[in-house]
Amino acid sequence: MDPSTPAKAVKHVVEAAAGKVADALTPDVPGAPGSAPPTVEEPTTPHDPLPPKPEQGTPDTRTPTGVATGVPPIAKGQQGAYLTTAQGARLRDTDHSLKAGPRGPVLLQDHHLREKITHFDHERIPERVVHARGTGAHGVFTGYGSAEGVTKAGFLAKGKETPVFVRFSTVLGSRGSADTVRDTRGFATKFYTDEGTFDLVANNIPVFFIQDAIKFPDIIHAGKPHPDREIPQAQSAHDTFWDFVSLHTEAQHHTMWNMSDRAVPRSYRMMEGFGVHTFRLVNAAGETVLVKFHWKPKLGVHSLTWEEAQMLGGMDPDFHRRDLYDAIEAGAFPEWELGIQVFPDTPEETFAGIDLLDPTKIVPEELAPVQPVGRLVLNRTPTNFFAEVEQVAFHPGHLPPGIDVTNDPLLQGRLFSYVDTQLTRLGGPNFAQIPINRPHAPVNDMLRDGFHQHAVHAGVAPYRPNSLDGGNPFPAGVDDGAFVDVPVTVAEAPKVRANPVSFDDHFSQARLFWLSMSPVEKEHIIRAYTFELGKCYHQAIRERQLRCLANIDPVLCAEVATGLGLPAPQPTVPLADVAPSPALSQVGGEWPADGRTVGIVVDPTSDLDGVDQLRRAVFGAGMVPLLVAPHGGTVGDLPAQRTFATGRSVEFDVLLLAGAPTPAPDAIPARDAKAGAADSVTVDPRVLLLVEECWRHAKAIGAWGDGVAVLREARVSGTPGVVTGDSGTEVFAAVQRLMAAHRVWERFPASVA
Ligand code: HDE
Repeated sequence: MDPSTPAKAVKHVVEAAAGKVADALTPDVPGAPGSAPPTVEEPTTPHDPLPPKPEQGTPDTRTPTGVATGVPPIAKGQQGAYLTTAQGARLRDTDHSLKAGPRGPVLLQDHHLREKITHFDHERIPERVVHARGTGAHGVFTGYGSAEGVTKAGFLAKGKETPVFVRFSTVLGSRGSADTVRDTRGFATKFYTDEGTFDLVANNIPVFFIQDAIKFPDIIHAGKPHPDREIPQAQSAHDTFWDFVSLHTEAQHHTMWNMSDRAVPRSYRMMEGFGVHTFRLVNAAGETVLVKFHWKPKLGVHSLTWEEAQMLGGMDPDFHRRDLYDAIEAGAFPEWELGIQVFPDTPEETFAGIDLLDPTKIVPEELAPVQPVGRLVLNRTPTNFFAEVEQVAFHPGHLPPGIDVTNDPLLQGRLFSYVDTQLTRLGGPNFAQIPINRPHAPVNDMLRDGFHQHAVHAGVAPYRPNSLDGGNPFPAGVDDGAFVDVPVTVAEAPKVRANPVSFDDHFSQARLFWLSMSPVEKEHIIRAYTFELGKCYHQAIRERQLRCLANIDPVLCAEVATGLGLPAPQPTVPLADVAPSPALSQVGGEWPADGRTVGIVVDPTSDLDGVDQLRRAVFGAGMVPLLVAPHGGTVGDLPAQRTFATGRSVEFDVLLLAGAPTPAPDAIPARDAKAGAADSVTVDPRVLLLVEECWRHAKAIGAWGDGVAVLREARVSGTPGVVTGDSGTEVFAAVQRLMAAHRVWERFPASVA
């Protein structure tokens, strides 16, 4: 707004902002930054705030002590018509400091300058010590009632709906690091239940590197960048990581998962989640069982190829964040089922010979099936990333009545760590009062004061016993819905720093995982170990890790040794005789393709009516079509979302060719590095590069009309997963059938059985 002409009247609702108004060039394609398209000229008329984007949600409006306020969420509270100070005084100018004359020094009395700069100076808070890079979304959890026999937790009751906030994350990288690095993913869910908040702070890998929390600083120091040069960022392909895991062999099982496709997910929407530890459930009669929690994604478990992951690190470091938010915006709401594996609560705390307190072990689903107990749907993106995703604070000790912990020594340490870390990260003990962390159950604690206290506590007696507040608050009995610690008997034992003997088996389940993989998954694991160890500087560390692999499987060890140019050592322990668990493999099933992206190459000579029909068919199938054209703007009447210069294969799940574009004017190596990738005078070389990369990454490719010529030029005609037909819609139907398997696996020749 021009400060010399403050507007006289506030114009009410901006007509364009009444609903979701799509930009003429990108109709229906998710990713528009605002709820209304911008004008080319800077707006000069004050008006009421624009509505939030339709897919955005906010934390529930509660008091700091959890009471519903009934106030509608003010989605954009800071978007009113007139600029103000932090105290609400209207400002006339925020673009110039107050100076002694236009060329004079700035005056100390400029309170607006000082307020603005001081606040800016303190905008950052410490990033999370682990899981710093993350993404979150709001949703709803609906109980099936199937767990009522084993737990009294009310949010699992049949049909009960509970609001949730989920944060996905990588572990090692800093807050600004790339999404697609090879790493474990966090999958933390905050259930705002009527009986108190329940946090299921899970990962996408069901085991952990260490058996005792006291080793957590060690594994994280080893995985984080080297302390001297602070490299490499967000990855395990370096000496300190492999130094630690090869010496601390209980890490071998988790490391094997990290070398598998699980560590490079295609999408957060396509990941399983695991509570890792065994928990104890208690029902209304006081009976207990032991359980492991699982999240099962509706879309199946799918991964990127390692080359895609690396390319995306440069092309689109926000790939997973964008994928989650675009899917929600497009209405392809991500879904999971929560399931439990149930074990009898025996004094030994073992099942089928597996120690349930050892977090480096799974219980194969074939031995204890995962029983669904509810459904999670993510349906709202955050309104403000910092307020919600950055400030959300999870804690495995946030438990409602009906769910309790076990003596797993890793879990026990976590119960200390998660509150402690927030004191530094969120600046004091009152982090539970930050809007995203406010419980939806009324809070009557006796915790008082401290930094950033938001509650205005009534009463004079925050202590017990008291008579001055009439004795309030009183302890609740079981019938009043109290959380009662399960009175587990602790066996008489000496005080020691030691593990149970059963924790000494470090290789059998790494072998179980390896033997459960399909050939192509084994091939990927071999390549991952070879890549990561190949990045280590010291040969001694590679040799030591090969000794570990020898104790897991001789084929794996020999293949990796070959790649490293080292001899394969002999095992030092007998190879475990384990039965594979087919449930661990990601290959072989069929799943929905909701929210996938379909790249469609077009040029002005394409059958544009047919392309328009195809776009509608893609939208109709719950996917996102992205037209890739020789230049920006439109092709005919159709909007181009990508050009040959801006588009890259890694953002598409499948590629469709509606034409054979000849080289565009900018297809010269001096202007576009991609143009040098293929040598063709008839087809734009960047289109050939798209085909080549999609083929190499085992993605389905389809062509019709002139597009068929591109397949010939790229020499992929007639190969598996490459389909042609008479029209775009016919080809898309065939491609959809291929997409159900995620990739055209036949294109990956595996060297191992
Ligand atoms: Fe965490 N972990 N962790 N962790 N963890 C944190 O808490 C810790 C472990 C997990 O999106 C921190 O608020 C210890 C296992 C997730 O905000 C910290 C140990 C599992 C997230 C912490 C573990 C997890 C965290 C850092 C060893 C899977 C991200 C910031 C005993 C079951 C939560 C924070 C979010 C975050 C400690 C091991 C999952 C420091 C001491 C095992 C998903 O408190």
